[in-house]
Amino acid sequence: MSAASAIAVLERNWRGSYTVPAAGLYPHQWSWDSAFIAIGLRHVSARRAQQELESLFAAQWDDGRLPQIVFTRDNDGAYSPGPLFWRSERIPGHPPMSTAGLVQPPNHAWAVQLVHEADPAESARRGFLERVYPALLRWHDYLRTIRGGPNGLTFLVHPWETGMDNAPTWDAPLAALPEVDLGEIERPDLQHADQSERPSNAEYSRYLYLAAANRDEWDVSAAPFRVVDPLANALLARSEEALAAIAAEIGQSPEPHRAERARLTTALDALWDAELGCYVPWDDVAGRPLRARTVSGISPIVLAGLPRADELVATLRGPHFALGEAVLVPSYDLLASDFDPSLYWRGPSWFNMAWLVAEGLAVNGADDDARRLRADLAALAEPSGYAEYLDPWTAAPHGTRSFSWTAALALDALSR
Ligand code: 2M8
Repeated sequence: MSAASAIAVLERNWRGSYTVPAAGLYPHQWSWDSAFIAIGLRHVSARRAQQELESLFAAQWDDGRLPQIVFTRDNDGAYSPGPLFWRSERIPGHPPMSTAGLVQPPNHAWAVQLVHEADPAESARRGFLERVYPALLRWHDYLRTIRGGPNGLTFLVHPWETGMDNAPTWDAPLAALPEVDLGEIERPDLQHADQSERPSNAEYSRYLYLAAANRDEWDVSAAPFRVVDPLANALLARSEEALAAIAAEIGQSPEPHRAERARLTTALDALWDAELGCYVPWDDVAGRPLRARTVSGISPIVLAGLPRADELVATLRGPHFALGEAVLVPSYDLLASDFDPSLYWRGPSWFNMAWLVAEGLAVNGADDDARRLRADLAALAEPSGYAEYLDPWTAAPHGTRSFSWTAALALDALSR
């Protein structure tokens, strides 16, 4: 792979202070995409990577929330639901720009740490860490308090918040919602991707119902969909580790962050499923675990020294994820009866998940696996046209092309 073609994708999707995930399908700024994108951009320009993150932090709500989407002005019809649906300007505590009211997984402090480390001199010159540390503190406080759920873990109120929108684990909590018939649903996404690769209309009507519920009523503790997801909590713990490093750099105490990282790591154990050999989400409305093997359940491997790391590596190498045989890391159990190799988060391999798993393998002593996975990630991105996701058996590209985090993380893998 040549770095030049990945950089060209990031150039094309750059909008002056942030990067859109894909020009057609996702024409605004997305929260966790920006953090992944910054991790790649730091190899192109540390300054630009800082800007990518800071433009997201500028859209922080008064309650500390970093929004799922920051809307590009005058672009309403391009993506649904857009700024007219969210009408954030009418909601108390809104930021100066128009945003969605939901959140996404908290990989931001981790990205800040990596961006800083790419060019500490430039970071110091701009006072980058000093400026963003307070925003990160408020973000984590929001997740700890307003989103504080069972076992002291953070909970999410919409499949969009999990980042893995139509993962099979969300089928049951979505099916338990009241019947909603919203009539004709706007689907601008289908102009850019085939219906067979996107969530169904039935799923979309539930997504919109839940989005409206969480827009107008801000008591998230009573939200009709409440899940505790391994991925969000693993990233929160990893980001606390990053906050410890950031705090130490700027003369603050790293101790509270170390303690929080340890607390979350222990708390995650409540989600462990010994029979499946991975973590599973908790449905806090039904009061039961959502038992299936997804890559979210593998993601706590990003925590160095995780007591379950060896068990996760064994699950990865086993038939359900086939590490080393399958393409990258499938998003869902290869042996599940409803595994689908081309449908979004119901089977395909995603580059961001491969990146996370490679990080985890590297910090938990599986260096050879990590090296191989990073090499595959870098090798597969360019020939796929920087696809959104790949068939885990054939590597056939699916979803949109020229997808920013694919280009950014391939660039990062290449530079390791
Ligand atoms: C996908 O989610 C958005 C909603 O947030 C969508 O389907 O329209 C997911 O893959 C999510 O993880 C990602 O952040 C977003 C933008 O790339 O697209």
